[in-house]
Amino acid sequence: MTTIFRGRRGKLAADLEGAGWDALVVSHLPNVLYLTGFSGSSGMVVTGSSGTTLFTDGRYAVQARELEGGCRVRIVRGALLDGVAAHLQAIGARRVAFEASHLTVSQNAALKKRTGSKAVRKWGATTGVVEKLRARKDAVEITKIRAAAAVACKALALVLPMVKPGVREVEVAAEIEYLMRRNGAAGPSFETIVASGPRTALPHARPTSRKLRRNELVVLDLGAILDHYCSDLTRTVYLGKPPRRLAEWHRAVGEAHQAAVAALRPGVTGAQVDLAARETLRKHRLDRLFVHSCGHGLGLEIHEEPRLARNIETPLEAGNVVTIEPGVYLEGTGGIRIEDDYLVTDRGSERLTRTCSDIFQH
Ligand SMILES: [Mn+2]
Repeated sequence: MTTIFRGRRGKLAADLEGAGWDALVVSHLPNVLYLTGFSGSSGMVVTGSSGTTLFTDGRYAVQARELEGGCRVRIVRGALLDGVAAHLQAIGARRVAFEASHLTVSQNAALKKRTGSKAVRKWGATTGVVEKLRARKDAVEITKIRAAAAVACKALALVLPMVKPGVREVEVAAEIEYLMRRNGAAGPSFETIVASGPRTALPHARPTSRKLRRNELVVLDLGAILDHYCSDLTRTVYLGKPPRRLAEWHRAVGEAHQAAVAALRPGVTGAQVDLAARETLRKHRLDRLFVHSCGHGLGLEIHEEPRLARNIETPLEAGNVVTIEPGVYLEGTGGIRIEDDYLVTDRGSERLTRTCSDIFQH
């Protein structure tokens, strides 16, 4: 494992050197985990030309000592930023970058003040430096996401018999989360969505005490965290025989999903994949009801790089893991979404939520 973390830090060090930084202060915990293997809730990392040091507090002394990440560990009494500032002075870093999206304004001010202007000459507000590396998953990460996907698929298959009229949305959501944990998940990768009837028109509905009813839609959107890696999966079912209009919507969303998958390969941009889904829905005159983007990367976080959305012009690479999740939503009628997770391969893509069959009439 040590080799993996060293490899990641080696790549990052090369990127930092290329950009003219002596060190990067990493405060975003998923990035700390990615670079060191440390999964505690209090941690910061300074990494760069003088190696890598993890800063944490006394609660994590034992856990940090057992790290396989092969980096130095400092147990800090008081604010981690004090330890970071003292370290930056000690290693003589002159040009120091920080994570602008993850350091608060007050943390940033404290870091600069405590480090002092004599030590550091230039501070750099960077974004996405570690996230860019995280977008390309290695074999170990892919294995973990596969396992997280399998647990989500299993929970969905097991919960379906209880998705029946009379059961409350919250009961179904609780059962899904219980089933995921029983099958090895550390927890859900986001708050499980179970929405029924008109509530399906809300793409991010929270489960309520509403009872499922016959002849209504139900959207189930769930994901598991396993070994720190996330999965994300959505199925929409109709309790009864779907009216023709909704059956057509479901077919159109399925077609849009397949069109996006067909477009998914290295070199293609997130915008192009998004457009493939959007154009398909346009043929069915449903593109106006597709109110969100086509998908997102997932890994240590449920939403990460790369995004599959309009205006995303970065080309995809083999090793990216993304969701494809087109949907249509109409207030008063309802919503339909079909979501699976995919690995971008050298030639195209591979579905990771592979044991989940698509179902509609239920
Ligand atoms: Mn998603």
